[in-house]
Amino acid sequence: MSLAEDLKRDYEEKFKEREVSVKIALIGQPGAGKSSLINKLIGREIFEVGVQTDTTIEVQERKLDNNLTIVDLPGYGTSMFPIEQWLKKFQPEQYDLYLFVFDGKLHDSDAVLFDNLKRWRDEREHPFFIVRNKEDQIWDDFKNLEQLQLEIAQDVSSKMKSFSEKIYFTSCRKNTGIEELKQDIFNSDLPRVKKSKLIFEFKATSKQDLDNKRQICLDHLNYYAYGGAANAINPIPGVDVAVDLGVITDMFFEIRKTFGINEEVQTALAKYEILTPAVKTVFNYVSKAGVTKLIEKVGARFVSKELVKYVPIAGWAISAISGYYLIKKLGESYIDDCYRVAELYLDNFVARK
Ligand SMILES: Nc1nc2c(ncn2[C@@H]2O[C@H](COP(=O)(O)OP(=O)(O)O)[C@@H](O)[C@H]2O)c(=O)[nH]1
Ligand SMILES: [Mg+2]
Repeated sequence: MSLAEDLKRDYEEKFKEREVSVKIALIGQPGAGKSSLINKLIGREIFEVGVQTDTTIEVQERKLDNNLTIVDLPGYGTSMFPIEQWLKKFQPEQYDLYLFVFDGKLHDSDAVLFDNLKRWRDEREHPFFIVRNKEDQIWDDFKNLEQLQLEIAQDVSSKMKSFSEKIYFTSCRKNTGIEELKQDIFNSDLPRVKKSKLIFEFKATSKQDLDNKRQICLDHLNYYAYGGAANAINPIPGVDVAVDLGVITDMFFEIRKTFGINEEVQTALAKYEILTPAVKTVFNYVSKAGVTKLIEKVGARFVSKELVKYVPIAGWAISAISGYYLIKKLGESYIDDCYRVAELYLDNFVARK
């Protein structure tokens, strides 16, 4: 197969991947901290906290960018929704990943849910996470935290009819246990494409997160390079290259978004502009005009006729081949710059919080 066909196939594959949706289901009694927890994981307000959901009888959905949907399911084990009815009505087996959040004693209906969670995991490879939230409130005059946690674990085990399930103890108030939960979600059996959508959306709180984000950006470069070159409508004066500038600004936008670089970050980092050139670069190239300037500046360096001679792509005009490599190079260097900016923000504004 020719290089052009390989590139096209990869482009089409990525195109399809972008359409894939992933749905996270929040399950648990009202007040357990489902909204608080998902807000912490994603790093911004997805659901309002402290909203009485006792009366909620419908699912609440938030569709985020990148086809990630968070679904808040009504509680079960009520007169309105006995567990069996709840299972029938909401068909939770459809969701890709479950966060079961509780903050007190478990009930018999939880045992029925656990049976189903295990089944969906075994049969459908939909992972679940058992989260005991409000760890900051686990307290007893005569027992230490370890003993109390053990008792909670035993309660879960007896409902699960197994001793092997891990329980995540979190406190949204004290910000504990959330990082570990997040990393385990990233390491779960969720398919790669679906996982990458979570990595995209969840706010980076560690270098590991930034590395993961870098990887998903790199994975998508060919999508943009191919799309922008095959659709080469903007010849750049002075450089033998034609690209679709809109594709490049979209690519830059998506890279910034993946790294969580927004106006808030820009304001916070304003004073670092002189020290770290990446800060300036990242925010300079947000418009088509900015990108044109960038290409004029670096285009000749990236795209030499020599390169084109050695890697010919059959059926492509020279300017399109040049465009392909140019977009790829621009993407790589923009990813590096965004990584640096996100790292700077992480070290100075996130890690210290
Ligand atoms: N002490 C404590 N309170 C929490 C914690 N997480 C949430 N809350 C509080 O519990 C209440 C219900 O939280 P919310 O996230 O709305 O629960 P939901 O109904 O399950 O979505 C709110 O007042 C939160 O501030 C926690 O880890 N510790
Ligand atoms: Mg809620």
